[in-house]
Amino acid sequence: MRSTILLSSLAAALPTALADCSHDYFASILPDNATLLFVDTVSENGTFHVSPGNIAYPKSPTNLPAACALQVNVTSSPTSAFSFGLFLPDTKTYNNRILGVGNGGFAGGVNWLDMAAGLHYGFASWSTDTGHNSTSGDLSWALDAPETQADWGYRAIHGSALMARQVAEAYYEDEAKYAYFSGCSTGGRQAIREVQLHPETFDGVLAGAPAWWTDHLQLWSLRVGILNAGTNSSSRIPPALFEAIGKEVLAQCDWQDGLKDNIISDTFGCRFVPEALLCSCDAELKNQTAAGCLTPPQLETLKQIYSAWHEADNTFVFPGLELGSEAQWGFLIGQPQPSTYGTDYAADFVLSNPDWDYTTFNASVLALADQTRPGNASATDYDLSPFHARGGKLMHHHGTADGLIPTGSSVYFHSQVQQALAGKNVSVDDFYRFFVVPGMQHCMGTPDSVRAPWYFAGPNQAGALGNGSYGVPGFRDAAHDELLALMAWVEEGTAPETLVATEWEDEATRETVLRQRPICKWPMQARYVGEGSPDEPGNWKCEGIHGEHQPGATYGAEKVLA
Ligand SMILES: *[C@@H]1O[C@H](CO)[C@@H](O)[C@H](O)[C@H]1NC(C)=O
Ligand SMILES: *[C@@H]1O[C@H](CO)[C@@H](O)[C@H](O)[C@H]1NC(C)=O
Ligand SMILES: *[C@@H]1O[C@H](CO)[C@@H](O)[C@H](O)[C@H]1NC(C)=O
Ligand SMILES: *[C@@H]1O[C@H](CO)[C@@H](O)[C@H](O)[C@H]1NC(C)=O
Ligand SMILES: *[C@@H]1O[C@H](CO)[C@@H](O)[C@H](O)[C@H]1NC(C)=O
Ligand SMILES: *[C@@H]1O[C@H](CO)[C@@H](O)[C@H](O)[C@H]1NC(C)=O
Ligand SMILES: *[C@@H]1O[C@H](CO)[C@@H](O)[C@H](O)[C@H]1NC(C)=O
Ligand SMILES: *[C@@H]1O[C@H](CO)[C@@H](O)[C@H](O)[C@H]1NC(C)=O
Ligand SMILES: *[C@@H]1O[C@H](CO)[C@@H](O)[C@H](O)[C@H]1NC(C)=O
Ligand SMILES: *[C@@H]1O[C@H](CO)[C@@H](O)[C@H](O)[C@H]1NC(C)=O
Ligand SMILES: [Ca+2]
Repeated sequence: MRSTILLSSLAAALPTALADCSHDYFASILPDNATLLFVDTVSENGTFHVSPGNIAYPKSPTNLPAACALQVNVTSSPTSAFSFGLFLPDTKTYNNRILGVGNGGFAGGVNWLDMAAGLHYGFASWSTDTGHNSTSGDLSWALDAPETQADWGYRAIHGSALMARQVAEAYYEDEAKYAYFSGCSTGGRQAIREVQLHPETFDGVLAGAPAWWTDHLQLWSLRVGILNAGTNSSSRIPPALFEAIGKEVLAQCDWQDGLKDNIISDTFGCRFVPEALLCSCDAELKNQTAAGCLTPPQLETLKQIYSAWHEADNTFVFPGLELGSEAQWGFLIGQPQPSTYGTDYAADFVLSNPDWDYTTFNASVLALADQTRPGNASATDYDLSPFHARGGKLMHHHGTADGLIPTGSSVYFHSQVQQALAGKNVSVDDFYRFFVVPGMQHCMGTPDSVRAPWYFAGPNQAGALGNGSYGVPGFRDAAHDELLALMAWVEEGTAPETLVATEWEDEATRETVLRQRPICKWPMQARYVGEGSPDEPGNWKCEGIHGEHQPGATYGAEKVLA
């Protein structure tokens, strides 16, 4: 007898289902709009071999707990489908909770590596391919494909979250106690978008460096790319000079937070004088790379890069890149052409014109994107009170050295939520906390010259460490591990005031801790207490308030699109 997971009293109907990791079992419980792609078992300490066809996430996770692995294909419209992968831990290690993990950029593939980190905690862990097959920077799938755009925008996350939970509950014959989601970048957007559209789905979400304002973010990346494009323009800053710019920013901003330690604890409060970078004599101009200096037209470009984008009527469009993010500028502004994140977003999502010439970019493209909202992806519904009402918790973080998504965009989102909830008798602090991470790059990592503590088991982070690591090795507690902190908030009501971030001497072996430091709940910043080692978290307090040059800062006159 065929039964589906949508029938009630399913557990009773399938008494032999427990830990039945077989094709027949899963095929028998899926609803009509879903088909099973494969089932596999992973033995203890084993490897899950990712199919080479998964070009977005080809890396196979190793050192896994025993689990059942499967992938399900779901029809989402007459012309579209998405799939999701699911790791179901052994019944002995299952923690009765579900964890979804997010994607990056425009990647279309199941993110088995990040699912693996969740599996280690005992979660039934899932990830969706978001409805297409591509690497992160390939956006061609979106051309004239509104249904596939909608899968990417919100539908695949929602459908996968519901169906993965139903499959897990059937498999274990037990209701899951809690459902979580952890994502960074596009994954951070996925977290927030689901909270906005379907507040019931998740009890708690982690949103790292969210790419939440899709239309504005992608067109900003086009704009900033154009600012520094070409190979022969006198205003172009060659990538070889980014390091010198970063050094000057560090020299000026590091000590302004009260401690010279190579880490800018308050980039928003730094008074930066870019003119210090001007070449001072002919000899310097003859070899700018050696001198590490800029010409006046290059200085104007630099000011634009750090400045917020406003449009002609002075409406705010998007913040600029943050001081201290220079080491990660190569991707967006180091190439002769803007990245495909900008050019192909405009061409494939907004204009439906693959032959569009990006040098003709003007404000009408932004206006059209605002009007059509491709894929309904932009997470601009700032009233999160329904999520608050259902008891949901949101932890949001963003690194200040992020060279892909401006930190200021997260500050802006937080302030928009505060404004939307004003007068609604909802305290934002009760359910939504935002953490700025000094010196962390996009989702993870820190420049070699900075070595800021950045690791707290946030979304994507364990996968980056590799070797089957998960959580914070040596510090498996809610004070150091963001996912455990979220669980403590959701399940025990212990709200996270700070999170201790860790940096090891050698990230590959993680044997010796280099430094740990608290990261503080916005708008607080960590301040060194003045004695003891600055590498010990106990010698820091969350007591300063971040400065506020962002968003909306303007260095010099702004260029406005025609
Ligand atoms: C898996 O690895 C752990 C830690 O190295 C070890 O204790 C355990 O015996 C291993 N299990 C199997 C089945 O090899
Ligand atoms: C994704 O597309 C590539 C070609 O770009 C192909 O080699 C691969 O098999 C496809 N993967 C899936 C899962 O369809
Ligand atoms: C998933 O289902 C759709 C139909 O909704 C089908 O076109 C597609 O080929 C299926 N994908 C795979 C990998 O079987
Ligand atoms: C799949 O079908 C089930 C049962 O009809 C429905 O609840 C679910 O929303 C469908 N999923 C998608 C993505 O359409
Ligand atoms: C680059 O610009 C200079 C001065 O503006 C000009 O003389 C030269 O021909 C240009 N080179 C190319 C390849 O366009
Ligand atoms: C400029 O200086 C750099 C770094 O010192 C050196 O590698 C390069 O060869 C110099 N270029 C010229 C044209 O002298
Ligand atoms: C602005 O861009 C749009 C879309 O590419 C184009 O149709 C329009 O002609 C442009 N307007 C101007 C004034 O260049
Ligand atoms: C897009 O999202 C909004 C909420 O932001 C919702 O009201 C609307 O129905 C959605 N549109 C589609 C086509 O899903
Ligand atoms: C405001 O919320 C509190 C609980 O958070 C509740 O006790 C109080 O009745 C609410 N006031 C109004 C006017 O709704
Ligand atoms: C895995 O561990 C080995 C030995 O400790 C180390 O050399 C290697 O760099 C690690 N790999 C990653 C990706 O961390
Ligand atoms: Ca400092």
